[in-house]
Parts: sequence; structure tokens; C-alpha cells
Amino acid sequence: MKSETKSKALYDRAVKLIPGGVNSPVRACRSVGRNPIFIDRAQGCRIFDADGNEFIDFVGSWGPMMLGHRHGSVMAAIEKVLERGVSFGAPVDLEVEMAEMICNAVSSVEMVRMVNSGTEATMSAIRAARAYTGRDVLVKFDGCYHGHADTLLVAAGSGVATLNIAGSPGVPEATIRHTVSLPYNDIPAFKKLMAEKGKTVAAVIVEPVAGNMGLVPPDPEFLHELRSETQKHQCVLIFDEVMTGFRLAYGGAQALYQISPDLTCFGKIVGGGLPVGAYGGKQEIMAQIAPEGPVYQAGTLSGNPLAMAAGLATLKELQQPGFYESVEEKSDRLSSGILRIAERIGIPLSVNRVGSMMSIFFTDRVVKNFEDAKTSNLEVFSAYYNKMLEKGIYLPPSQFEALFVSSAHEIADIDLFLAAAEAVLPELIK
Ligand code: HOZ
Repeated sequence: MKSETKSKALYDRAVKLIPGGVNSPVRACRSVGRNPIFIDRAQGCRIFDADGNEFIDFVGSWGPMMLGHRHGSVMAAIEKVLERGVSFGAPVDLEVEMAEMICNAVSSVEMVRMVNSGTEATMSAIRAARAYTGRDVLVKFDGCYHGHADTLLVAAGSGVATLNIAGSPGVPEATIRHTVSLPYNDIPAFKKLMAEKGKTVAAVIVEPVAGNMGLVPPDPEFLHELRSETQKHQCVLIFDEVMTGFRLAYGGAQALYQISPDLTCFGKIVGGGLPVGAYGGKQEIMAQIAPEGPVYQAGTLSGNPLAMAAGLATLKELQQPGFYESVEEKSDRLSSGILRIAERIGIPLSVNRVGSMMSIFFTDRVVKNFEDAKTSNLEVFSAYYNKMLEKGIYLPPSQFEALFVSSAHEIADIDLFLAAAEAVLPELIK
């Protein structure tokens, strides 16, 4: 057994002062029946806890660490900007460079506003869409998670799914009266809703590849229907690419599936591991944002030089020839390896992967939506999580999250994961 003395002592102190001992719920590890381990430091794809235990990290800070931890270029950019200051609450050159980089990378984005988290990005994009259309109704999909803004806490994934929270107390009924949640990948349900209510819909928001009910790929036809129906009814299509942006391709999921939304939300990778978010899209929608237009949205730390420098350095690395191909090769080795082992030992599981995002669901169903994901055996997942951790593999502690492969993972690290799985999976069917 790995020692957890120091993590335990930190948790005992934390739990007295921080709700659940954590600053974001999933990391509390409650759904896998244990206390969290506290992290001391990380390097590349390795993460080290307060007790000195070493793990191969497949969480990557829930997505931002596409280059692994403490990548040389990112560290150098942070060190360089520290000589100038960390926040001025005033415009800086680096945010112009960031806006240019995002708009050049993602062709649907003509104007962009930096914020400080994915939650801020989605709530601001929705406000812009409602103002632009003069309508209120918001359509989302079950199991998609778009942050913790009131309007979006309906049938949400991520921590809401992990903790099995039906709806959050504190969210007034009136706030979610205009939110409709439909099954993901269900074209008939979406077309029916649009036929009945399309003229009242301000926006349709979707994770183009869902990562918050575990990883669930879209039926490409589903995304095409979202685009054509929103065009037909003149509502705003918002892609939440907080996780997928710059990860599945340099141009995000929209480049991969060749669909152009009206607005896109970003986060995670664009901050290189520092707190960040961004939303952008069509000029005529974004031009409504204050001070160019009347739609109010603001932030003291928005576009701060520290986050911009880390993000810019990260995005520049992603442009290296062969970057995505190399991560794809390692991710494919991981998913096909797991499937091979599972087939050999006869354990029912389903593996979903798109690029460097992946989930293993302990169910015999093909997982196409939240209902399928919820058929997973959570006890088996919990045992799997804990046994893998004991073998030095650090995974998201929830069936309803995705794991992330970074460029810092070597083939040998992938093979260490597979060796651990080879030992752990048979124990799960005993
Ligand atoms: N909601 C994030 C994952 N999709 C973060 C989870 C956490 O840090 O607890």
C-alpha cells in the first residue's frame, strides 16, 4: 500500500475549512470511496503526491496540460512575463496576440473575448446569444456540462453526475424555466423540439464531443442537424469547446467534424494551465458585447499577461508538425490495448475515444448518450480506479469524466498503463 500519511493530514485540515476539503467537487474522490491525495509537484506526465508517491498522470489538470507539466517553453514564457508583472487590469500586447491566434486557428471565430474560466465563457456566450436573438429558450443536452452557471445546471454531467445531484438547491425554478435538456445524439428528439419551439430558442449549446458524461463521441449527423436546424430557426449554435478546443485538432472539434458554429467557448488549453476562458464567434454577435455594444460582461483579471503568456506558448507548441498525429498514435495504442485485454479476459466494458480524450465504461452497452453511460457499474469503476492508483496510474476519479493523453506521455508510459490494466481488470470479475 502506498503511504498517504501526509495527504491524510492535509485533508483533515482542509475538510474543516473548505467544503468537502476541496475547491472543486470531483477531486474529493467520494464516488470512488476514498479521500483525495494531495499533489506536491508534477513534471512531464508524472505527478507526485505529498507523500512522495509517483504516478503517471492521465488527468492533466482535467485537460489543459496538453504538453504535460512544466513544459520548457511554457515555463520560459511564464518566467519572462513575471519580469513585467502578473496583472494590470489594462490592455496588454499578449491579449492581442492571443485573439489573433485564436481567430487564425478557428475559422468560425471572428472576434473573441478572454475571461477567466469555462463557466464564465459559457454564461457570457449564452447572454450574447439571448441578446442577439431577443429570445430566452436555451437547449442543452443531458450529460453535457457547461460549467456551474444557474441556467446550465439541468441534467448536467461532470461533478453533478458524479455526485448524482438531480438539480442544485439555490438555483431558482425561474432561472431554469427556459432551459430544455434533450438526450445527446438524439436527432428525432431535437427535430421535434425545434419544430414545436424553434422560434423561441435563443441558443443550442453542445459539447461537440461530450467529455463530461465520460467521453461520448457525436454522431456526425447529429452535429449537422444541430447546424441546419439552428440556421433554419435563426438561433445561435454554441459549441462548448472548453475541453476539445486545441485538443482534438488545432481548430478543435469543429475542424474535425467540419461544422461552423456561431459561437465557441474555450478554456483549459488556451491558458496553458493557468485559469482562463474565452468566447468568440461571429462578428455581428460579438459586437454586442460592452463597450462595443450594450451586453455587459467584464472581469478584472481577464486577459492577464500571465495566463496569456502560458496560453500562447502552449498554442505555439501545438503548431509543430506531427504534434496531433503523435498524440493520436499513443492514444490509439491505449484504447486498442484496453479493448484487447478486456476481450481476452472477458470483462464487459466499452471504450470511447476521440483523439487524446477517452473513457472506459464498465457496461456492455455502446455508450452514445448519458442514459447509456449511467448503465456503467460504478462499483466496478471504483475498484478499477483504486487498483490502478495503487499501481501508479492517476486517473479521473469518476466514471463520468474523460482521461487525457498529452504529448509528454511516451509509448513506454502507455505500456505501463496497459500493464497495470492487465493486472487489475481480471481482479474486477472475481
Ligand atoms: N469539472 C471538472 C472536470 N470536468 C473539474 C473537476 C474537479 O476538479 O473537481
